[in-house]
Amino acid sequence: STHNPSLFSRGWSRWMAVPLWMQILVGMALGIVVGVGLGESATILKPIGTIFVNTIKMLIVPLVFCSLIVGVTSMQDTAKMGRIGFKSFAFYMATTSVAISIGLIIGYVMQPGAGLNLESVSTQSAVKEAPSIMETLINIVPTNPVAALASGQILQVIVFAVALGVALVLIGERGKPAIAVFESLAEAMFKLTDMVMKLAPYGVFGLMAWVAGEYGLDMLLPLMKVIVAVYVGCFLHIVGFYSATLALLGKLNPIHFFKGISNAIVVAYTTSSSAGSLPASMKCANDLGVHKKISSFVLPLGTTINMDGTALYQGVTALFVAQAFGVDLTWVDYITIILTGTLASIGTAGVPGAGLVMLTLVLTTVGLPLEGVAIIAGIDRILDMARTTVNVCGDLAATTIIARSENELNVDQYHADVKTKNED
Ligand code: DAS
Repeated sequence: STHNPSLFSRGWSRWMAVPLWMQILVGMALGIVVGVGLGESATILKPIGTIFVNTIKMLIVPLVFCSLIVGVTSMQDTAKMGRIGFKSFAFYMATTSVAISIGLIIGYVMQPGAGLNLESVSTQSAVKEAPSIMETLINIVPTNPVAALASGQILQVIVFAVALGVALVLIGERGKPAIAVFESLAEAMFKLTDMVMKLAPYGVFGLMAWVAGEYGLDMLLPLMKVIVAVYVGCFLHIVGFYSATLALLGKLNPIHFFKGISNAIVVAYTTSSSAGSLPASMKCANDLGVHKKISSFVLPLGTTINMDGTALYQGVTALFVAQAFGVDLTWVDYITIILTGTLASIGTAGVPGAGLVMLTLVLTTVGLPLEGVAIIAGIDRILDMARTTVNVCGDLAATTIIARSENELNVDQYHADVKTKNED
């Protein structure tokens, strides 16, 4: 019996020597096996995942707030700041419209809704109202910054942090003590992110067990085609489009990029929340050699407005609904889908299921039956996992390319062996 503790502790120290990304993959694989085995009762494992999700959510507001202030105050040059803001926005919009076009092409070629022959009873269904674009724009300035922080309104937090950072620089010497405080807090938040990421393998295990248990095979089969279509689109966008932009615009080897962001990918896939993945993304960008003054601004902005995966998903699912209900679309409808899909994705919050709400906006604009939303809803979590992964990869690709173009990417570090970086 004296053997047991030492056996356990030897096993544990072996496990701890495994690189984090591999631990996360093991957690994911075990979660799927256990979830499929337990079926519906795998829900009892969900709390493990929920605790992990709560822990990463805990980081978001202080991390974004402090690191953005530090980012702004370290950026002495205001012209540069404006340029980075403009580049981010342009890059985000451009990649989003490419994403939705890929979604439309995939939906057209693969015909995921063909043969379902559904009939629309009414076009009215009880779906939540999607917030309008105008509303999103107006609400960008917080009336009460503390309320914005307390309720986690990331866009408002960004606006206030940038403004406060600029003011701290403008008051010169007298701004230094406050800047030092934020620098120290930002540093601590990065450390805390590190610590929380060590919990990822267990949280991921709980989340995967729950998802795999909840959606058994029987539920998935009839809608398998739309699932496959969304996954194929997401895969092409990540591996094809982002690799090409990294190589062509950034003159960077994409393989290092994907190795470096693997932790963020797994967190995005399993939590279905790009806001929740922000701490992991920040850390990955940092490990890749992106200077914090770029990542602290471009990443939180991307998390809120850049949703390539969501746009792609809207393209595929809009066509799916049209095919399933036998509605013929004109080329004007396609262009409308691209425009509303791009705008809708800006208004999508980086939380699980938000894209489904915005899908109503796209369907309504082109006059497609809203029952389509109800059909998609049954399998939305599975689709959400894939689109969130694209959303997060898109933010990181943009951040890396913009950093490169601003000479704020440590190219040696980017090309260094990622494995040693993960092992700390
Ligand atoms: N799951 C969301 C995200 O965090 C967006 C969506 O639902 O489409 O990226």
